[in-house]
Amino acid sequence: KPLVFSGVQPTGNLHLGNYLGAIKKFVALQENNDCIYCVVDLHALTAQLVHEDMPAQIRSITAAFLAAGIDPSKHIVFNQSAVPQHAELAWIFNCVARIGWMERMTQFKDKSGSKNAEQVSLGLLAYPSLMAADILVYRATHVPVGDDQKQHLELTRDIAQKFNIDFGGHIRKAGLGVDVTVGDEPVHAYFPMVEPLIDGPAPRIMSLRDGTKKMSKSDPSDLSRINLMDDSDAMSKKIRKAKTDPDALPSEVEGLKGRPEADNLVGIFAALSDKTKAEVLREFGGQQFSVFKPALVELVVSSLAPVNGEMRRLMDDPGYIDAVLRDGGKRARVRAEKTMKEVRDIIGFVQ
Ligand code: AQP
Repeated sequence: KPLVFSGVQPTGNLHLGNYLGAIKKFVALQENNDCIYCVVDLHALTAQLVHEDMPAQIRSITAAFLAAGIDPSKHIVFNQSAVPQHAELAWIFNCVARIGWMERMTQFKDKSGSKNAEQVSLGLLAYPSLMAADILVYRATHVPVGDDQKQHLELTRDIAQKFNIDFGGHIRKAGLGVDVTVGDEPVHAYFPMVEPLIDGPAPRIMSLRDGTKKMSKSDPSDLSRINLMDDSDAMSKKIRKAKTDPDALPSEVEGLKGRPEADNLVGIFAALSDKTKAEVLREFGGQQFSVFKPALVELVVSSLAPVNGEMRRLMDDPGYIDAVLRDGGKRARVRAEKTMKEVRDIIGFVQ
């Protein structure tokens, strides 16, 4: 079975973007894949070092995974810091990757933005290297993420490729890896080339206040996002207040061009109802937002209310959540250590 890995940071409330870009896909992929889903707590330190509510945040992301329908007995659910092999491989990747590769990442540019180098953690720059380690320490091949993570996954491929080329002779000598061709060059590869799973009608959910900005936990306006923990009144209010233009919905997808807010709301409707945007427009084309928005409210509330309710129930039982994480951590460590033993051999560390 293909091996799927993905993670979510325990930094603030989960929103509809996290749900559609990541968690809903995680659930669907369980059927035909071997899945490892991680609460990436080490990543949470990159933008802000001290979190007063770190344990609650870790438990709440875990509760969201379980509430959405991830089965921790068939797959692995754990928190990153429980498997120190992630950080070990990340160090090696820090030495494989080049500083220039990291500095070109748009997430780094956005998050370091106006700050000077004295105010930005080295971890924020090295974030994609840890992300590559998260995935490759299991030699996972498929990674469901939102469109905002596409660039980081390209970097993961670059890191894997450079490791495979730099250590090609060592990989062969250790009796590991497989022969592949990269471009025209034959390479003896240890790490696979990961495939991002970004498809779907709404790979990047945009802010409800500005259709050109992604929906984000760190947007100061709570009206910009639907939180998984919002009650139905709050969800309804935010959708009713969502920015739109004055025109009716078009009947063809092409008509959404240049209308980012309309495009976003139609995309959300399509993703939540497992339809294409064309199918949604077949139903609502020619209608005003005064008709479409109430239908969207009903869909959002009926899709998220069960997850929301189950999350609240699970959050009342932290003992159960911690047991799931401990068990997942144990199983993840066994797999990660198998890779790290081989990686140490490839590099030539005496063990
Ligand atoms: N707007 C989005 N649309 C689609 N997918 C999204 N994801 C995040 N925002 C959107 C996906 O959610 C997964 C988990 O994200 P994360 O917790 O690792 O952190 P993030 O991407 O930094 O989340 P935010 O909300 O955008 O936080 P800030 O405000 O800190 O930047 C990932 O698969 C991501 O693609």
